[in-house]
Amino acid sequence: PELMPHWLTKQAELSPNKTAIELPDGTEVSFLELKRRSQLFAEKLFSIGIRKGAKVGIFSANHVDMVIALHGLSYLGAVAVMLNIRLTDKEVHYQIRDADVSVILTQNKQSSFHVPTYTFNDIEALEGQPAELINEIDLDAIFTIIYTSGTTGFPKGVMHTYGNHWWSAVSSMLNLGLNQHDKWLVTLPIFHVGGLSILLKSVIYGMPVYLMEKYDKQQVHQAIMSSGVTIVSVVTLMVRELIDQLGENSYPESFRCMLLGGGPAPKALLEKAKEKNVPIYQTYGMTETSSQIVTLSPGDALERIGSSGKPLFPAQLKIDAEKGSIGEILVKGPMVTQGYYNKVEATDKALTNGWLSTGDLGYTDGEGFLYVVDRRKDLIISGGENIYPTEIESVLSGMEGIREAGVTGREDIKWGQVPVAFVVLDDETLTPEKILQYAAENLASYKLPKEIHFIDQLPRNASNKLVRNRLTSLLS
Ligand code: S0N
Ligand code: AMP
Ligand code: MG
Ligand code: MG
Ligand code: MG
Repeated sequence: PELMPHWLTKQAELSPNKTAIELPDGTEVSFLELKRRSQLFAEKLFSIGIRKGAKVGIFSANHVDMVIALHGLSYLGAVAVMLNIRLTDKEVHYQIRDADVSVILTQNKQSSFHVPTYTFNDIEALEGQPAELINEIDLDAIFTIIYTSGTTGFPKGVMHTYGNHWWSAVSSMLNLGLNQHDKWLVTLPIFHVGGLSILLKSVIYGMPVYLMEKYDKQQVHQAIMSSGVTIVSVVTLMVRELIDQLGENSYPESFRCMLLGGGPAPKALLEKAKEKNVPIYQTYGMTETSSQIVTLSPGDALERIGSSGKPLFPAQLKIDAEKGSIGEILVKGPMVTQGYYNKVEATDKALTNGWLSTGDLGYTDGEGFLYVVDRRKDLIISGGENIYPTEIESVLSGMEGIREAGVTGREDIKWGQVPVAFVVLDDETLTPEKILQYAAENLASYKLPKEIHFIDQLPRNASNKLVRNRLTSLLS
């Protein structure tokens, strides 16, 4: 196996007194303190039976305790399954079962999960038990699992090794560089890889993060204006709100990068950002690539508006089409997942000789810059959260009184896209309200259709398959 010193232990030796985490209330946690608290947490987790390879769910908003839990698990060689707190119980239960999660750690008391659940405070209150903590990281070992939706409507657990995260952090630095005074703002949720990756960069680079419990445009604006933040990762909706917030002002010179990922960005917005000297770097990546894999580098950002850039140093990109034409985007590199947890078939389908078939469509220009033109099949991205029409369709058609349902995305000023449903009724007395009430028990609220249209039949092709883009044309 390929081994290296545990990242946090190493950083605590190199820069013990440097700030690892800064909070809006002024609290700071040094790397040494973060290491101590994470190791203590590990010994407490050991006392409740967590061992190497155990799958432990983390269900939490961004919080220092969540970061400690994550590093604590790494000291035991346990796997952190990052759960999206916006999901309904039913959706979370699916992931817990699928990932063989044995214990869940949460921020607040939760009684609804079917496996033993402890708050971070419950664990803190335990007596630790001496455990042999990991001091060498095995780069091939799995560190995290994050679920991503798929065309089938059933989410799959993307496995990230320590090596995936290591190379993701190193590749990002080779692209963005690292300054002595860098401080990266975490406002994206840590349960997605975009947020998580910042915490791992923090321990690998020895860089402080400014940790926000949740996104708040005023708070983010303030942090950039006056808390010495130099980099922030955002999704499109945040860029729009932050530019509004900025008004006629400009950000400090030291603020050097607004890393924009997680979905498409309208060109008009990018141009507005350019006018206001907001240092946007578009990036392309996904859960399967452990965050960035293609990024527009500093020197090119202004001339290539709309491009997602070139593959990071250790990564490769190819388009499955004639040179210069649009085709499927394939990527390869040491940050690309080795596969989906317990899903051999899906893994084989996605990966061929290390090349990941992203399902997204794009082209490269004559100089190798990537332009993403369409996302993978039918995927709706709302405010950086992914929604597959099939997930909603299968819930709706499971409702008594609904014969069938078809879902498509509609453009939305705020969220980018939102889901809209077309429903064929058996029971004419059903109302949109009743349908939404039913849907809300099964689907996270960001997945709830923003409109429900009743129609006589769904558009289908000769082989009886739903034609979603004909639904889209019914919208206007
Ligand atoms: C945009 C966010 C912050 C909105 O959430 P907010 O304002 O906190 O909402 P709440 O106050 O909790 O709820 C209010 C109502 O709004 C609904 N709602 C919330 N979110 C959404 C949504 N996305 N779409 C539609 N509705 C939403 C709530 O349900 C609630 O409604 P009611 O009252 O009816 O219940 C939040 O959505 C957010 O944090 N979004 C970002 C998520 C994210 O991290 N996406 C990226 C995922 N992808 C990756 O991580 C890979 C790419 C990547 O790594 C990357 C991404 C970005 C930047 C850099 C990178 C990188 O490569 O490093
Ligand atoms: P997730 O795994 O949730 O981050 O979803 C990743 C998906 O977001 C990708 O497969 C793309 O469809 C979309 N996406 C990410 N980055 C970009 C980008 N720069 N431009 C357009 N779409 C993007
Ligand atoms: Mg809000
Ligand atoms: Mg996703
Ligand atoms: Mg039915």
